[in-house]
Amino acid sequence: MAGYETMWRELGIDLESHDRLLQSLGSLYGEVYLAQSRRPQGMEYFDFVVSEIHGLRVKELNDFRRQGGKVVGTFCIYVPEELVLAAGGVYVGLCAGVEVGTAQAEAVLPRNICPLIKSFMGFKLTRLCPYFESCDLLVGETTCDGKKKTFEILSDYAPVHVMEVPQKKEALDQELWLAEIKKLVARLEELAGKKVTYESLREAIRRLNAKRRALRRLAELRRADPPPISGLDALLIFQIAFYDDVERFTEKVNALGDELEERIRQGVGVVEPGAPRLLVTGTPMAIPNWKLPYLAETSGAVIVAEELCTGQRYFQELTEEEGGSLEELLVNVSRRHLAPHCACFTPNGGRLEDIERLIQEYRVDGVISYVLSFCDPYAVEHYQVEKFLKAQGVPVLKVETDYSMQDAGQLKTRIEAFVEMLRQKT
Ligand code: BJ8
Repeated sequence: MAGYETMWRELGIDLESHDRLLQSLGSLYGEVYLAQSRRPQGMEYFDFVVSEIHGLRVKELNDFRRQGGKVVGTFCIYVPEELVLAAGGVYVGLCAGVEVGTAQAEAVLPRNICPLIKSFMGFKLTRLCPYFESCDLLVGETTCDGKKKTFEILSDYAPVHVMEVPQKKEALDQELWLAEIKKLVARLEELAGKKVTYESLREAIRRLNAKRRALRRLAELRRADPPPISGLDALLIFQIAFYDDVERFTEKVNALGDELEERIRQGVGVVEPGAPRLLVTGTPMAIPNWKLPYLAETSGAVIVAEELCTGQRYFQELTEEEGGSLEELLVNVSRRHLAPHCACFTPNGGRLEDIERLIQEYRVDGVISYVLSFCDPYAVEHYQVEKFLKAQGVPVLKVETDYSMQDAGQLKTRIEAFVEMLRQKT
């Protein structure tokens, strides 16, 4: 990725460590992604995005900032992207899926905290993520305790605005959430020096719904047997959704959708028909956390759906576009952004309903319940997931892991045995 050194230096990136990071990412990508067979041609664009991961898009963000634009970093799908766009800004998802700056992160955080939190804190403290360094504001939320308290520390290093996400979805919680949405609007207006208007919010909703529709279409094409795209490639697209340019990304996903439709017509898939079909549910997989899908799909299974924030939770709901006033549109945004079923909520029966629906619609043979180490909400909620699936006779495998590859061999053995069991059942 030549030609970006000046930009990285201006952002305060440590070039030597950064080079090493990009090199290891490049070889991981080759091993996990480029080694796959029968990939759709439309994946070329997403390969290109990864090859430019800290290059072209970061340059675009900084060109935008030079013209007075503001970049806002987020960590959770409850933070409404619509509001950032409506204020004339650009958002980027900053959750990270690789072990970076662990020693620095552990100097300010407990060792036994979830790797996702440790990773974004490590990136900030080592200044190895040009996206982080390109943000004018970070918007955190009070979802899990680990994140909530980490944002207090993060505010020593960058401007942070924290949204209070309720823990229930009753009338009072909806009122609180609408008030939080309005507080964020005020903060974004102050940052951007621009008002969020009825027109700008309506346009932002329209743009994001177009992106969500493209992702939904892509996801639904995976109902085919054989599916026309691997779970690994689908996950990559969902990960890139958090930081790529909205219109370009939507166009590329739609073009890929056309290709996948054609593949289905011709019976072309990434596995043989009848290969065991998996649903993954649990904690999000931030880029470049590809460990579980890699292990599953090199064990003879194919992932056909993800009940994850890097999956269905991100795009299954659209925001209502109709509204007679700015207030009504803000209510629509607040409703849409209280709809996903994160384990931080109680009770969280909606998540089980989503899992059940996905199992039926995607003809799932078995479920992997994926929990990042030390993620209490998902680790504890696994009990409900397992009980529910067992009652329905759906096989489930719990995988609790972090970002290291130390347990890869052991996990592979467990996943292979699970896939073999599914194969014999079907
Ligand atoms: S809506 S899943 S993006 S909070 S993995 S940091 S929960 S200890 S990422 Fe999440 Fe929003 Fe929920 Fe989705 Fe905490 Fe668990 Fe870590 Fe997590």
